[in-house]
Amino acid sequence: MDTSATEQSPKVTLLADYEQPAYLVDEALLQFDLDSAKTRVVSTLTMRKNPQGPEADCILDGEALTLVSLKLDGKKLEGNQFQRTTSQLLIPNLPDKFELEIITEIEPDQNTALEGLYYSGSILCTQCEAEGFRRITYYPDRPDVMSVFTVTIVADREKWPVMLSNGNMEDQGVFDDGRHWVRWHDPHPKPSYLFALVAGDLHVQQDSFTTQSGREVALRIYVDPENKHKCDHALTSLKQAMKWDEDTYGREYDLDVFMIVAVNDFNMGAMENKGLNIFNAACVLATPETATDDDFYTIQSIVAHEYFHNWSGNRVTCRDWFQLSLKEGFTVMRDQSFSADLNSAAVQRIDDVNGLRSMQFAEDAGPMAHPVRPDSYIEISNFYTVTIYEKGAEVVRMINTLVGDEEFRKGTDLYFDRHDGQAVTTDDFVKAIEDANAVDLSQFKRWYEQAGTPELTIDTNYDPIEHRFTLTVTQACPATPGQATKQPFHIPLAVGLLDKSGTSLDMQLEDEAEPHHGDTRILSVTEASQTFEFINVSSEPLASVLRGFSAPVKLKYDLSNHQLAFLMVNDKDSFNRWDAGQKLIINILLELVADIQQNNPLVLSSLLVNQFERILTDKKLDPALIAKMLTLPTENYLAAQMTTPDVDAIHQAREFLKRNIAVSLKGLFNQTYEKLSVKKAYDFNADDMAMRSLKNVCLSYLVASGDPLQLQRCLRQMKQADNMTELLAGLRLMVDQSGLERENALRSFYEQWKQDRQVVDKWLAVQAASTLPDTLIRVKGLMKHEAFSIKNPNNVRALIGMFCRNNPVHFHAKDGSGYRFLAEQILVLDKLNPQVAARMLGALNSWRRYDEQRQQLMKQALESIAEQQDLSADVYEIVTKYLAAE
Ligand code: B3K
Ligand code: ZN
Repeated sequence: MDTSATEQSPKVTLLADYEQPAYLVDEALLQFDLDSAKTRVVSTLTMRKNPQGPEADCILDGEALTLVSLKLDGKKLEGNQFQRTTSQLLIPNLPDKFELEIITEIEPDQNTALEGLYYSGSILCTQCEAEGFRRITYYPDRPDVMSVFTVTIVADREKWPVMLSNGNMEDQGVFDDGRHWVRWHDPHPKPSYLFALVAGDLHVQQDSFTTQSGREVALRIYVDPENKHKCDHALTSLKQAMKWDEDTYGREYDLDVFMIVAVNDFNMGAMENKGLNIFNAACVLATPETATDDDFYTIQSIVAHEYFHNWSGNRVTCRDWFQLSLKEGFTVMRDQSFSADLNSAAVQRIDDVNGLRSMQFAEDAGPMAHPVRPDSYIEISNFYTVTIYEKGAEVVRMINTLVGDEEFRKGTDLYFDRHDGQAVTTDDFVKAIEDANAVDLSQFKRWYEQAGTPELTIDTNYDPIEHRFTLTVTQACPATPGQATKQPFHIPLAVGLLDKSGTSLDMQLEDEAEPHHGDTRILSVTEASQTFEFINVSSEPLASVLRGFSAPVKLKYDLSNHQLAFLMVNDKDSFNRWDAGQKLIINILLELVADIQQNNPLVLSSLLVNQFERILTDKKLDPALIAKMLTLPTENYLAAQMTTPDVDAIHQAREFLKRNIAVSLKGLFNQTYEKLSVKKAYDFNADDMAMRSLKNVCLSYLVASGDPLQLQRCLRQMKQADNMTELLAGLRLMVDQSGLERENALRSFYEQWKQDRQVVDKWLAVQAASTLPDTLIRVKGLMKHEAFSIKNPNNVRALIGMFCRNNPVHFHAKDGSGYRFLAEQILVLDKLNPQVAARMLGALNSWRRYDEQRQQLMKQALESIAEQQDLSADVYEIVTKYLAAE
């Protein structure tokens, strides 16, 4: 019976409905016959009834498959012996143990969704997480079914000389007809989402790594031959990650070979398939000439992230997709601490928190807010979010903070030992930490269950007679969809007390015999309102709270601009120094916004200029930190601080402040820029990166000063640069200046780099972010340029994504043109690639926060999408949640 024609409305999956699988797969033998248009897949599954599972029929998932034949224990099954829908194959009346042979055909060249098996240029590759494997063959495509895979690939030898899959290569051979074959075996049981296959004419860059127990592992990066000079940085990063995971978590690699393949068409950054990571080319390929410091940095962390998944994700995987943060939160936390160890820890923390506050806080305050462990979804692809990843990482980091470093390591050792080869839950993770250390994290687990960003209010009082300092912490968490009220969270609050000279004071709580020496201590906040009494405090202190951003919360702590300015230069905690500076700048900018709205004259804050001068001349401060401290918050972040964002006033206020700081401190910016302009070959290391970032910040102020000569300096930097960091910094500044020089700079940049996709994406992105008035027209023009294809996710993100997310003035244009543009593109994209389409919708996440007129326009854009027939589940889920009543 074939019911594939029946229409399905998007189904909601609930955590509460979880059931163990009815059948398990012990072994999966897959044979792929690759052909240009059609690929034949023969899957032989050794299956058995799950003794712990429910009494139910065997259901295999499958989408967009042509079923050629089905055999049970060698006998062909007729059409009346199974049932088929558009997404499942149901086989009733099965014995306890059996073998299924399923032959299907798929059409990778028709696959524009980039899920399952697809072409990226001439490379055939796969993406199976979360539910892509069902587009390759019928299978119980859920992470709690773990099987041992053996994969044979047969294909034309000329066209596909390289054929890869997971695990170790076992055997290979050639046929007389010009085809060849290879067999890969992965001894580690894995869920289908970690399956991978790659075939193409690829160059391989090799290296090796000797593990702590002395095993030699071959490292291979496969790339299009034209990119063979771009692999070194990724290989170095991989070796650093392998070593770090041994040293820090005691985790060793477990196969003879570790492979990375770079492809141009990829829906996200990279994928941790067992032994065969597949990467978006932009997240792996780099040379100093083509990649910026930020690219080098990101590549190092993504290579590490995917590598770390080998343990946190692959050896121990997720029971179901509600547990996604089990692997993603933990692995992000691991890659963040890797990057902190290898580079500047302070800068790493600032960047992580900046990202969290600007993206995750917005998500947590919007219509898609969900807990780190969600309890329902329509389309799981929509839940690869900043909440699952970045907030999930903060949650694991807080566990580490609460129990301590050694204790945390004991806990992760127990977790990996106890659950090796299993598919488990976030509860299992927490339980392992608890059991290893005899701690109680039951209240802490609310961080996994409750959505929304808690708000902490801090009140302090000093009694000069009793020498007592009182710190009262009150917590509240706003309602989120489906969660009207919240229970108090268990929050680690890192605090320090400073006296008037900026010296740290000892901290002794009322019931303690001894004072706590040292700059910072962790208070454990568990109540809705809680008071901490510090005794023997000799003089009135200023409390520096939430040091290192010890919890993902919003802080309401009324400090005057002078107190912020004091912390900005005196705090012992680098993160809080930066944060105090940002809060001071935000206060000043919001006052300027109010002045603009009331037509008051704008005045520059001399307090801020003085502090900037002190920072810029502080010889002891890391230049990377100076650069961060002198960087003004983004317009988007400022918008998030206002009840009703005023995009134009924010832009104007920020420009005013920047220009006036630049004019006041021009000499100093000039001097610092010149001092940092030492000719030196590019090297990727924390010190050199710090110098380049400060140099570029100085240049951006110099250009902002409005002095036309500074544009010449910008052009000179572009001309002299031997690396993309300095070249792109120059180009970014040029694109906001109308005139011939701008057009020439853009033209010659493109001419020089048009063969290089990674660089061309930067060229698209800088133009999309331009503040010049005709930017949308230009973006539309660029969509017709030879450099752009709507089928390529990197192009889409660089041009459309950049315009909609990082060009607030034009995206939020009062006439609604930005919103209409986005809606049109989403409808086109949804037919091609639903995941990318759904991602683009994120630009409208905060639509209800804007003024009445803009809200109406954004609503119209959302409705124009919602009213389309045949929307993908991806876009359907987001658009309906955005439009749902508040
Ligand atoms: N696990 C993948 C993400 C898969 C996304 C699927 N829509 C990459 C990562 O987080 O490492
Ligand atoms: Zn990941």
